[in-house]
Amino acid sequence: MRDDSHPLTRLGWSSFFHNQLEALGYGLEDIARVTSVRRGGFLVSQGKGETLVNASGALAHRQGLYPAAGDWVVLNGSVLCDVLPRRNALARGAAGARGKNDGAARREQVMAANLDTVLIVCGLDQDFNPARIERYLTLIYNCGLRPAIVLTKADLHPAPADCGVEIEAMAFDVPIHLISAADQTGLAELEPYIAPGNTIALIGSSGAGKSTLVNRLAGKEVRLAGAVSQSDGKGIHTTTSRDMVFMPQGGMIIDNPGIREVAFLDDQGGVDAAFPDIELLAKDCRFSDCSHAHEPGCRVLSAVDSGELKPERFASWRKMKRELEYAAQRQIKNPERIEKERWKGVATLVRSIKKNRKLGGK
Ligand SMILES: Nc1nc2c(ncn2[C@@H]2O[C@H](COP(=O)(O)OP(=O)(O)O)[C@@H](O)[C@H]2O)c(=O)[nH]1
Ligand SMILES: [Mg+2]
Ligand SMILES: [Zn+2]
Repeated sequence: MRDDSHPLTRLGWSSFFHNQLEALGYGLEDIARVTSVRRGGFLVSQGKGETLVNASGALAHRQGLYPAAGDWVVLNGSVLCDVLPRRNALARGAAGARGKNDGAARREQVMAANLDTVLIVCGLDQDFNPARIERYLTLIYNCGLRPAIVLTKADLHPAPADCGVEIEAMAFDVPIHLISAADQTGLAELEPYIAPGNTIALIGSSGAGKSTLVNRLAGKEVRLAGAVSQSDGKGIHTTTSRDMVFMPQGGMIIDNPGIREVAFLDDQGGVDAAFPDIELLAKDCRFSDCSHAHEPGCRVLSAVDSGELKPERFASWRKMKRELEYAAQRQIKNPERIEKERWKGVATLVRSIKKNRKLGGK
C-alpha cells in the first residue's frame, strides 16, 4: 500500500501487513495499532486518537499471541479479536525466570512488536556497563532486530569519547551515538530513527536517561523522567506503562518496554553476531566443533594466551554461551518460531495448491 494519506500509514502500516489482509479476510477499517498495554485493556489507535479496548476471550487463550505495544490488531467493534503476524518482536523469557527451575522460564514475553530499530540507552554515569550492552545486543540480534547504541549523559563523564571507543571495539558495525540530554548535544543524530512511520524501542536500565531523551527529542515533557533513587542506588520505576509516544518528527517511540532482566531465548546465532572477533578466530581452530575450552590447537585460547583477545572479552562470551545453553534446554519458544508455526498451515495449503496445478497441467 502506498497511500501516504491513509491514517494508518502514519502509524507505520506497510505492504508487509497489507499483503496479509486479504488472506486473513479482514478489512483495513478493522485494523488498529496497540499503543499501550494496561491492566484494564489495550489502548489502540487507528490514526485518530486512542481508544481503550479489551481482548476477546478466545484470543486470551491463544498462546504467544497476547498483544504487545506495536502490534497490529483486528477490532470487532470495541473488542480486540486478532493479532496480525508480526514483522519482528522484542521478546524475552518471563521476568525473574533466569536460573529458576519452574515453568516461568518457558514462557517468552513479547515486550514490543514491529520495530525498525532498538536503541540501547546507557548513561555515562554509574550506569555505564559494556557487558550489559553486549547482553542487550545479543538479545536484539536473537530477535532479528536492528540495534543502535546511545551513550547518554556525556556531560557527566570526563572523557566520554573514550567510552565510545571502548563500545565501538566490541559492537563493530552497530551505530554508536554519544549524546547529552542535559546540554542537548548529539540529539540531531537520532532524528533519522524517528522519521515518519518508523517505530523504535528504547531499552536500558532504569535511570539510564531514556525518558529524558524522549522529552528532549519531543521538545516537551511527554514522559515522566525521575531522579535516581538515593536509598538503593537503583532507579525508581518511573515508567510503569509501556506507552508508545508519537513524536513530532513523525515516528513512534516505545519507551522502556519493561526489561528489568535480560533472560535469553535460545540461540539464533545472536552470540556469534555479537562476537564476530571470536567467530573469526574460531575458524582457525583445529577442530571445527571446538568448544574453546580445552581442545588442542584452539586458536581462541591461544589468542587469549598471547593477549590478542582480552580475557574479559572471552569471559563474557563464555558466560553468554552458558546462559543460552541453559535457556535452550528450557525449550523456550521464540516469536519467530511462533510465527513459523502459524504460517506452516498456510504454506502447506499453498504447496498443495501448486502441486495440484502442476498435476492438472500435465
Ligand atoms: N546530567 C545529565 N543527567 C541526565 C541526562 N539524561 C537524563 N539525566 C537524569 O537521569 C535521571 C534519570 O533519567 P530518566 O530519563 O528518568 O531515566 P529512565 O529511567 O531511563 O527513563 C534523571 O534525573 C535525569 O534528569 C543527561 O544527559 N545528563
Ligand atoms: Mg523512564
Ligand atoms: Zn577453539
